[in-house]
Amino acid sequence: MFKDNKICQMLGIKYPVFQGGMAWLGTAELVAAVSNAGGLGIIGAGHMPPDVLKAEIEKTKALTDKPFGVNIMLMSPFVKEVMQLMVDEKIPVVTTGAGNPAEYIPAMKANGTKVIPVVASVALAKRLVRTGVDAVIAEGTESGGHVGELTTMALVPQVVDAVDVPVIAAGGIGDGRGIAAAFALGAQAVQMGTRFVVSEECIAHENYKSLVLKAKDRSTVVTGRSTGHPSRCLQNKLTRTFLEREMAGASTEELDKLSAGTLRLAAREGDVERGSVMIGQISGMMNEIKPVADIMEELIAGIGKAEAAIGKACL
Ligand code: TUI
Repeated sequence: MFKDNKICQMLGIKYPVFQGGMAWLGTAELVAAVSNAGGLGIIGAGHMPPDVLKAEIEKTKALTDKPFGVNIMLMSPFVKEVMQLMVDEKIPVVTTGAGNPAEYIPAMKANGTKVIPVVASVALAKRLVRTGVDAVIAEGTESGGHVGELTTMALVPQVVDAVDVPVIAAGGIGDGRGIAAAFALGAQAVQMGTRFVVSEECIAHENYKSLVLKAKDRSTVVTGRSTGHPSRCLQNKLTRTFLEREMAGASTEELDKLSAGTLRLAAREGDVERGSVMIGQISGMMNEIKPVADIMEELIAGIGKAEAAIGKACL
């Protein structure tokens, strides 16, 4: 299986499954577990200063000898230093999110790093492919955290048609059916965040995981559309306050202040009322915490079941 898969070949991984690089959640424990299970674990650098990220990389290397990646959040105040760290550490795979990474690409390419940006539009995908990126992650608005406007269903095939590099589909994918659907749209791989948050290895606070397990299909909302930083999270006291202030025309400054530090508060301290519980729309389907190895096995088995369902529907 996946012998000829372009992403598996390019990155030397067994299964074409990336774990989304989630800030405060995608730490060495989860990353190593996903890579050891045959996927690509990705450290979520978020707002980490370079020395903290370096320690996380060392910890990951101690837990796995398989390939893993680092996700750089382009809104980080440390983005320049962290990009330099990627070069110094010769990180094999770097994904980027929440912006345009064009200026950093030449240095990483020259170093042999595979650069795989997240895109939320065809225009950015085309522009970045011209700068030499190795693949793109087309992420739909079903995702958790920072989101674009288009759905995965609409975005993925349009990006596939527009570029000549492999496409990884992300947003709203939570099981084998979702993976099969992504392949049907022309993607070569998938990236999943939500499914791996409710794993035993994810260090998210138990309150965070419990709330995700309780989520229904309509439990998430998008805050911050007016600030240019739209973010999908579970509805709670914070989102109610935020949306109320946003509707009342509060300034970007006030709103940014309201959300500062709230992801850490929910993910690490377990304050899931005042903190930001970033998670995707597929959280409504999550009902069990499992070890990553079991999740991966189930995902791969689920692709075959979905294929059979396609066959049956077409009889
Ligand atoms: O980046 C993400 N997900 C995120 S970022 C984030 S922010 C954060 N907050 C607190 C602590 C740490 C981190 C939370 N979740 N996903 C990738 C993604 N990128 N989704 C959408 C985009 C995107 C959107 C517009 C990428 C590029 C883009 O265009 C920018 C341009 O300049 O054209």
